[in-house]
Amino acid sequence: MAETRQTGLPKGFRGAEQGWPELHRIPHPPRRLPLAGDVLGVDRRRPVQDSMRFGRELGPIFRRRAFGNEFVFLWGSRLVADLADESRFAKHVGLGIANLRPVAGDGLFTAYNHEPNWQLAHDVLAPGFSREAMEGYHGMMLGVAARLTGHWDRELAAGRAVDVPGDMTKLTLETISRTGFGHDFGSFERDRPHPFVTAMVGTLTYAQRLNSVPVPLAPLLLRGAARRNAADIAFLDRTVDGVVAARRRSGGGDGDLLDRMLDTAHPETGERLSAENVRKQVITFLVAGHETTSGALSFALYYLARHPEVAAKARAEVDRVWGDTAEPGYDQVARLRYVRRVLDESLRLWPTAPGYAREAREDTVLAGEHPMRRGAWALVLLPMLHRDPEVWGEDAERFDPDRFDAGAVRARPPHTFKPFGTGARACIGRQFALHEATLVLGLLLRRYELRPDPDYRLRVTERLTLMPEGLRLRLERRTAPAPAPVTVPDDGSGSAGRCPVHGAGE
Ligand code: MNH
Repeated sequence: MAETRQTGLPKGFRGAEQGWPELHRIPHPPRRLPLAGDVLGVDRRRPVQDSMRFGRELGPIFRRRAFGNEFVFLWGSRLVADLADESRFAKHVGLGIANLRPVAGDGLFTAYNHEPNWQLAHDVLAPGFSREAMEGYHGMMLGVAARLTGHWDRELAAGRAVDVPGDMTKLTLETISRTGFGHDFGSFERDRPHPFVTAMVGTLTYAQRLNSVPVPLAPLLLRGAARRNAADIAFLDRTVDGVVAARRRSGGGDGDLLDRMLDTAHPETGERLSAENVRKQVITFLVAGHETTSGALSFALYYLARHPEVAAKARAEVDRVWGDTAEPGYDQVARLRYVRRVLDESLRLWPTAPGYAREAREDTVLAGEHPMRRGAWALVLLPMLHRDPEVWGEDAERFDPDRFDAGAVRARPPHTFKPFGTGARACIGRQFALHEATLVLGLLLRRYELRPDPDYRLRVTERLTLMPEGLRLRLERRTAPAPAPVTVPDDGSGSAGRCPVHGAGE
C-alpha cells in the first residue's frame, strides 16, 4: 500500500464506519461538532486518557468522530474475548500504527497481514526469543543493569533524586541494542538522551498527532512538523545503516538478532530478508524493544515507591530467592514470582502499549450483537479492559499485585489481561521484556529503598505509548544485609513452551 509523500498517511486511510451496518446502536459522546466531531473538552496530547473518559461515560463499546472519520473503541471483556478469535479476526494496521509505516515500513510490527515479509521475518526471528537465546542475553542484561546501578549510586552519593523514565529508557535502549545488535549507544555516559531516542520520540509523537488533524489539511497544518519528522526518520535510517555496516565489516556477531536478519535463510523456503527490510526490522526492534519496557519499569517503580508494604514483600522475596549471590543466574529471575506480579499489576493499570486494533476477516457478528462487514475494525482500549468491573471488581483502580497470584489468574476468564496483544501478531518480545524487567526490579529492590516525592501526582504522558511524566525518586542504600540463600525447588515454570513466542498461556 502506497503512502502519501507529505504526511506519511497511508492512502485510503479511513475511519471504521463503513464496516458497521448498525453503527447507530453504538453510543457516542453527546456534544458533536458538525465538522470536527467529538473534540469538545478533548486533550489532543492525551488521546488514550480521553478515550478512557469517554469509555467510562459511554460503556464497553463506543465511537468517536474526528474530522469526518468515525472510530469504534471497545473494552468490555466479552467483546475483547470475541475479538481474540483468530478464525474471524486479525490484527488491523490502522490509526497510530499505520502512521508509523514511513518509519518502520514492512517491519514485523507495522507489516500488513498480507505482506509476505511478515511470515518470513517472524519465522527467521522467532528463534531469537527462544529460551536458549534468552539465556544468552542474560549476562548482557546484567551488564547493562550494572551501568544503571553505577549511575544511581553516583546520584545517591550526590544527594540527587533519580529521573526514573529517563534512566529506564537508557537501560532498555542499551539492553536491546547490545543483546540484539551488539551496539553500544553509550546512554549512561551522556547527560542528555541519545539523539536516536530524541528522533524516535519525535516520530512517535508525530504519528500520534497525525490522528488529531483533519486528513486533507494535514499537509498544511503539519508542514513544519512533517519536515522535522522526515529528518527524524532519516536520522534513524542513518543510525541503523551504521550499525549494519559495522556488523558487515566485522564479519558477524555471536548469532544475535542482527546476525539472524543478515544471514539466516528461512528454514523451509530458503528466502532471506532484503537489505531494505533489515533496515526496517532493526528500527522496529530498537523502538518496540525499549520504549514500552521502559514505561513498564517506570510505572512499576512508581507503584513500589507508593506502596512500601508491597516493596517490602517483593524485597523479602528477592532476598529469599537470590540470597547474596552477586549476580543472579538466568533461572533465578523467573522465580521472583511476587516481583513479576508487581510488574503484571503495573501493566494492568498502565499497559504501556495501550491498545491494538482488530479487523473482521469475513462478515461476522461481534459477540452476537454487533454486525461487522469484512474489513471492519475496532480499537481495543487496554487500560479500560484492565479496569472492567465485571472482571476486576469495583476496586479495579486499586493497585494490588495479589490479583496475579496463580489462583486468582486461573479464576479469571481468558483474554482479560492483554498487555502484549493477541494471536499471531502478539508481541514477539514478551519473554524478553518480562525477563529484563523482572531482573532489573529485583536488582533495584535488593540495592535501594525507594522514597517517593510526597507532592508527586501521577501524570501519564502519551506518544502512542504511555509513560509516567516527570517521575523522580530519592534512593537510600539498604542497610540490612541480605540473609543466606535458601534453595527453592524448581517447578519448571521458568522454561518456555515449544513455540518460543506463543508458547506461554495468555
Ligand atoms: Mn512488543 C507487538 C506490547 C516489549 C517487539 N508488543 C506488540 C503488541 C503489543 C506489544 C500490544 C501487539 C500490537 C498490535 O497488535 O498491533 N511489547 C509490548 C509491551 C512490551 C513489549 C507492553 C513491554 C512491556 N516488544 C517488546 C520487546 C520487543 C518487542 C522487548 C523486542 C525485543 N512487539 C515487538 C514486535 C511486535 C510487537 C516486533 C510485532 C510482532 C508481530 O506483529 O509479529
